Amino acid sequence: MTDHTVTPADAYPNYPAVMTPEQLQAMRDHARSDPDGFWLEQARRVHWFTNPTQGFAGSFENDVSINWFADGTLNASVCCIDQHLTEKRDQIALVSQREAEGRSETLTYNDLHERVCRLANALTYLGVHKGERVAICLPMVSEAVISMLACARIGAVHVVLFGGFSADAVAERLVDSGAVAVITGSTAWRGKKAVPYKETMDEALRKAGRNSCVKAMLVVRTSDEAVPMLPGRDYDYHDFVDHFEADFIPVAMNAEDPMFMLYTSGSTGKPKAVVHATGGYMVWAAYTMGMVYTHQPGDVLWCTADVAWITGHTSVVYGPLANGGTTMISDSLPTAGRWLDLIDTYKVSMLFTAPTAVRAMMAEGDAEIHKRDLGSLRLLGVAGEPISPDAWLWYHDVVGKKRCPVADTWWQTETAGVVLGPVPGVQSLKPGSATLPLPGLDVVLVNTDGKREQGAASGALCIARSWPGQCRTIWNDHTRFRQAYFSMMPGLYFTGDGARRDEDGYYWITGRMDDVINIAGHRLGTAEVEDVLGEDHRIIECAAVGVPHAIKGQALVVFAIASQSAVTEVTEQEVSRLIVSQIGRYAAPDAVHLVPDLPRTRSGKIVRRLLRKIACGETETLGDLSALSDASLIETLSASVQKKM
Ligand code: 6R9
Repeated sequence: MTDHTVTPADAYPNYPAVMTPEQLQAMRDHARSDPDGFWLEQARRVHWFTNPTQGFAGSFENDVSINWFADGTLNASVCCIDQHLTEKRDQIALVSQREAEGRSETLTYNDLHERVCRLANALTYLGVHKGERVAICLPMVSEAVISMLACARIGAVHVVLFGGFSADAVAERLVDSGAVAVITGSTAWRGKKAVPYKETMDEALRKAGRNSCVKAMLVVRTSDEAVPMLPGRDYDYHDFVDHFEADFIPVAMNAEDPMFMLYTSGSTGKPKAVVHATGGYMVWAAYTMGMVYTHQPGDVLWCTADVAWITGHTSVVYGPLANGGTTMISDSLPTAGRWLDLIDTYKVSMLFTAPTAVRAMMAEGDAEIHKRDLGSLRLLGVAGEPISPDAWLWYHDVVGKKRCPVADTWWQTETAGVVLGPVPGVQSLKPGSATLPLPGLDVVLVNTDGKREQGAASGALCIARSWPGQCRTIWNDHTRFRQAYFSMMPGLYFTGDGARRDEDGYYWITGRMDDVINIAGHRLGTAEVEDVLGEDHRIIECAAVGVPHAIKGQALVVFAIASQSAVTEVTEQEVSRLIVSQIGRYAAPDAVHLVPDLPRTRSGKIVRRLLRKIACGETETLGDLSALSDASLIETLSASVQKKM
């Protein structure tokens, strides 16, 4: 497939035309000539208590400070609920499909208002104040969405944690964030797998001990089994919350007050929480999701992301609700048959998912798809990892029956919303390309000399000017924020990704340039894995690498050297278990190789490039090995890998 495959915007005659190509160009021009004016105009997409008159203030230089709409005040739950109550009181805001319980729940905007207010009152009663952190660790149930909005209503900063984290990973994040309350669930089912939310949380709190500030835990029961509760700390969510009043006056937040933080992986081992500010984030969620989804009356959006990822925040909760849409959540697994049934049952018009789910459905073949109507679909989307032109075309031709544009959107936890992505029906598409920057984003490619490239070129993907949804800092570590994003290319925000720009200005992401890998859309720092093993005294040294995987995109492979005294004791299964117990199930390696040594340069640096090749069995193309301190090692490592292939 070449860059020249183009799906023109007018290939979708029934697609709602939200603007003309000329109007889109006018937006780009306006954003370029008067950025503050442009963003202040976009800020009107959400309701403010005090309208902002200031756009951006700050700089990417020196200490790096980012400040948007400084004199505005608002409340994010008002932007998502109250703003729509007059016109959309009885419209469905949230559909929650619970595969595990065989039922679904629908909440109108009015219901959502009531439920959020009750929880806001309950949290206030429990002593949670503005600015304090609340950890949310829940499966895909209505209460996950309600909890985020209730935190926003009282001005608390939510920290949503992934259910796949191990107790150690949860404990570390509870302590780092200083969370004062936790909202979690009983055991939930994901397919045939039990996810023990409460048990993990209890263990995490035990591990955190006195370092935790958690005073209260609300537990949503998602199954009938008995849940051990600690009196004075644990409360059954519904028994407790449902008695509170269904109204709560929202707390006025300054635009720059933190709204939420989210842990993500970087190139060092320690987890980092990026912090997002209320005003900029809400404007950005409304703008990016408004541009890409182009919500229409009657639309049902199903974004399959877990709420614990940024996609879950922006594409499931804040973006659709700020635009007054209907958002659907589900705990079903991505099998073609089941997902397609849900699309027909709930008349889903916009499906957003990760390329890994597209590949999984594709691997099942087309038969299930041809049995379904899927006539409700009008837009398909992906985010999270590269999608190959083949998978893109399959999604477009088979699932979308060539009627629905595919929006490949590139973004990050740090960018909070779409940076590269199409305005569907207005822009032409190229399979495998995340297309163009949305208006207002100054995306640049920087070459190895640190110079900005013009025209068709490849380089490090950077953003030259701040955007409202940019994360403001790393929690408790502004120095790390500066170093992680602004030191590689001084004066620019460096995304960590590489990209190519073609002659039409379309971007093609080439992958991470740092040691972050992407397993089925989950970001994982190889240093996180290496740190975990480094703490076990029986392992002298190790290296974790990402290798291509047909469904997951990338898979983790670990090479480890056991100490002489432990060489007969440490097993590959144990190394794998250690990683899962410290980080989580999603980090389970596909292969562990216990090896006598690792390939190094003469100065002692581990040559990961070689390990990646060896792990894939590509020993024919190892290249020049003359810089290695011990080239004979390669054969030993290759033999170990071959044995398991
Ligand atoms: C939204 C999200 C961010 C990293 C990012 C990049 C990769 C995201 C992509 C993509 C190719 C796309 N990524 N979208 N790569 N094409 N459309 O995924 O956030 O979890 O922070 O991951 O994911 O490498 O830097 P996050």
